[in-house]
Amino acid sequence: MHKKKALITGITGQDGSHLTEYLISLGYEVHGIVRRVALEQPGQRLSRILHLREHVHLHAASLESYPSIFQILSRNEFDECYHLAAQSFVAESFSDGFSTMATNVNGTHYVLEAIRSLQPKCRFYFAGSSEMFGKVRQVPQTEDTPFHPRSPYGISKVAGFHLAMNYREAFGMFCANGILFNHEGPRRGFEFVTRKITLGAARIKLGLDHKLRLGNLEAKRDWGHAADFVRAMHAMLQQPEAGDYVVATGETHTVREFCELAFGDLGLDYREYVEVDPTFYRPAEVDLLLGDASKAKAQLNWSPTRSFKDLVSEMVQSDVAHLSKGLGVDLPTGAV
Ligand code: NDP
Ligand code: GDR
Repeated sequence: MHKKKALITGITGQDGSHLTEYLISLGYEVHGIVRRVALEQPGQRLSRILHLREHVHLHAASLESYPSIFQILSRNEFDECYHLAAQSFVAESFSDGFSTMATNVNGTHYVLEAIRSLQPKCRFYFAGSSEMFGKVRQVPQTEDTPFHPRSPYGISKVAGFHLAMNYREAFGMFCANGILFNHEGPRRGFEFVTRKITLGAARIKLGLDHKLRLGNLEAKRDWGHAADFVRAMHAMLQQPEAGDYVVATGETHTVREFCELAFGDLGLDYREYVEVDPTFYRPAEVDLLLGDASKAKAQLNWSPTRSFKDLVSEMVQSDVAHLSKGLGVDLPTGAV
């Protein structure tokens, strides 16, 4: 039987690591694009995929360089390409919108163009985002909700979405767009609010900190688990025709509720520790995201398997366990 070959850009990120695990479990040969520096500092930069290192083929390339991407595709044939690499932190895109645009828009264009030139049959997944809805025109948001991005990041994702759609329409390529709502887990980057809260709560519980400074506590997000969401990416590329799909849990919660649950999981009252610091406010905020994943449910047979409460608890307990190990503290189960 033909062993399917997949190329993942952004393999070192949260989603890249979960997707790699999933595709390997399905019998794929998995290749990933990493920056050269990642190969030089595997301990830090490959930390999320170190346990999979023996099972993946890594290629050094940069999203800033078309020739580097072209070269990988000229040397290997792929059935599927999951384009996850991006400058993914919304706040950073306000500080340096130019590099966010270059990486996210040109990088996506380079990958699409290299596939068109060399392997037009390779199926392509674009990591679109609920940030494209921004100042939402409808609640809940579906595939038909108009986009109104509120940050350079959101704008870059709208451009990437339209690039993928245009390669589908103009060149007949199989390009699927995921419109994924926030998804988290213990491998989430430290700058994102969920991980900042779970790590902050864990540090306070262990006496390493006294306060946690956050921005807007009233923002509402539809938070799911990354391990659930990568299954939808794969399902999109197994369809008879390429399409665009909202992937979401259908529940929305405020940052404040996230804090309440995370600190509560450790027997703490977040009101005693969380301080609002306006330096974390965004110049333009996305106030409310809530996705309607009916199409993904019907066509991809996809639904989330983890509850919001379980997600928060898993992240908190994972951070406590990691910190305790580092401190040499051996906390018995249930002690936190
Ligand atoms: P991460 O920030 O965890 O990972 C981003 C990945 O992109 C990393 O592997 C990073 O590599 C790579 N990357 C960034 N810049 C470059 C570059 N210039 N050249 C090569 N590689 C680069 O993101 P997630 O895993 O959370 O998200 C995956 C994708 O899905 C992103 O496109 C994100 O915008 C999108 N998305 C995410 C959602 C979420 O809630 N997680 C929701 C909707 C969309 P390195 O390790 O070297 O920095
Ligand atoms: P988001 O995620 O912008 O939704 O993008 P993030 O966790 O950064 O922010 C979520 C909400 O929390 C508010 N917030 C804070 N955010 C951060 N980072 N730090 C704080 O201290 C803080 N305080 C309050 C924010 O204002 C915001 O409203 C994520 C990324 O993964 C994107 O790549 C992805 O496309 C979208 O999710 C869907």
